[in-house]
Amino acid sequence: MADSDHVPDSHPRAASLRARQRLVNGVRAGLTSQHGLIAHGRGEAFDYLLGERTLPSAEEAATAAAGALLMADHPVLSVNGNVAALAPEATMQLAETVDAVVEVNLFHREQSRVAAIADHLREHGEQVVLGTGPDARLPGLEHDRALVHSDGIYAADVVVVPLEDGDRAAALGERGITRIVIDLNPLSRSAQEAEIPICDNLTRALPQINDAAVNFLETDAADLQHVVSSFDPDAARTAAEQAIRSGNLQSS
Ligand code: PTJ
Repeated sequence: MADSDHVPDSHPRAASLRARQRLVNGVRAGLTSQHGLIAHGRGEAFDYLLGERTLPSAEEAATAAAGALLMADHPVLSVNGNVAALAPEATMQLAETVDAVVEVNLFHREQSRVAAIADHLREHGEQVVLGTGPDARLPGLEHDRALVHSDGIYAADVVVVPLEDGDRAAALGERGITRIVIDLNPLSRSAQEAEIPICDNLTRALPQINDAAVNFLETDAADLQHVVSSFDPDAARTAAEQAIRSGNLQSS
């Protein structure tokens, strides 16, 4: 970070400014797409309306996500340029806890960016990181998010997809994959598609899923199944939408 990029602790928006700086640094380091800055701005607006806090419904979603990941045969965490800049540690920590494969999957795909993200993630953890040599395609998609690894997303039964495109979320659903979507906008097509929508900032949601998974490590399969099947995705989406629309930030 350049000296001019320093954010003083006393600034009332210090956390938000630091997140922006991580993304700007991500662009400079060849991890994040310039389009990612715009996408982040959209997310910031929703987060502001949510009071920049995790709703109880998002906490329930993160708990259900932890259960689904622990029960999965082949869980995969999909990573793009924003996730790599904002939460590489949390991504690799979650992958380790639930024993998931990590796969770099980009909308604005450039081989150099995929490789930079994969290297960056490997600096933060030991789990397998795929993405540089996709050998399969998700049917029905004409853009590069279709490019996947046959031993990664293509073979997955549960996928975590932060900042996803709605049509790929649909394509994953057609393969019978359980989709855990992290998106601050409950109305986004991917949040609408998800079996487990987490309407929260990915910087809060990923550690929260991890904490829930750590708590579940000794829990038996029947109890995990109960946690997952009692989660109501429509109720979670509605709670987030109502919180945003009402502006009654502390009561929802
Ligand atoms: O790295 P690439 O090439 O794969 O590109 C990634 C971006 C993010 C550019 C691409 O996926 C994209 O264009 O995303 P969208 O369609 O703009 O969607 C962004 C969604 O993520 C919006 O619904 C935002 O509200 C939401 N969002 C943005 N930042 C966050 C977020 N949700 C959770 N946490 C965030 N930090």
